[in-house]
Amino acid sequence: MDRATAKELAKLLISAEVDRREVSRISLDHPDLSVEDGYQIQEQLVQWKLEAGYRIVGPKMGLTSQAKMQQMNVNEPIYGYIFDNMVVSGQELAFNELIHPKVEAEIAFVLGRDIEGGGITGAQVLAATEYVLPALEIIDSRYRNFQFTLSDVIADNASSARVFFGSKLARPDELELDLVGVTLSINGQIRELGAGAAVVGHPAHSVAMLANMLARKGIKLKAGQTILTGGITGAVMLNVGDSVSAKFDGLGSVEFRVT
Ligand code: 0L1
Ligand code: MG
Repeated sequence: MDRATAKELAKLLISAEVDRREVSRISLDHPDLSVEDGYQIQEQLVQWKLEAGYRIVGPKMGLTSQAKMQQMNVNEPIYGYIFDNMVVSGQELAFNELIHPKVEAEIAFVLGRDIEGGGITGAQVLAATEYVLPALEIIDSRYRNFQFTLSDVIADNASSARVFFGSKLARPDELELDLVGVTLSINGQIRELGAGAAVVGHPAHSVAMLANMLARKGIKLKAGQTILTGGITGAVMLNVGDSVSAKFDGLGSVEFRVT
């Protein structure tokens, strides 16, 4: 795909996000849209946001569960970027800023040192991690009815929209991160549950995969970045008035209300 087309498609997705309206998936008009094209559009979208003054908090991994990968018929997760304006402080999610948000529970890693190069392992990630913390990611596909191909969702910055971080930080060696159990409740009812192992076997493995995917593009993970590792639970559709609460074994809870 040429740069001008990628830029134009990135603009379409940005205006959908800004105007809070669904758009048709790109692959309907571009049936040959490849994964590479998707990342090219994503790069243009990221560039636009950087030029608009937003700051990258960190990259995120998506489609990290076997269930989601099978559903999309892929064997590798995807990545996108969380920007500073996506991080919600306080405990309210403004529904009218979004299109059709869903919530999923994740573990985030904050790096103490850069991670660079290919062949990175989970053990190397754990050694480079300052601390981990619980998170609730809000995904909000800009595509009509959350309908997309793999390349479409990559272009759409992996549906990134908002994130709530918990306040409990832990050193990565204080917990068996693959065994951390999580429940996700809406209005007091458990809707989803899982353990850290749902994320490609271990959340640190997800960060290692991310480091290796980025290394292929000459990009490194940087000290201070906060990385979302992927959904431990399935994603649940949100409605105005919902009270959302996720409990993480050993990592406390994260809560918010949809207003
Ligand atoms: O964070 C994620 O796992 C989102 C990946 C994109 C798929 C989706 O929007 O459901
Ligand atoms: Mg996610």
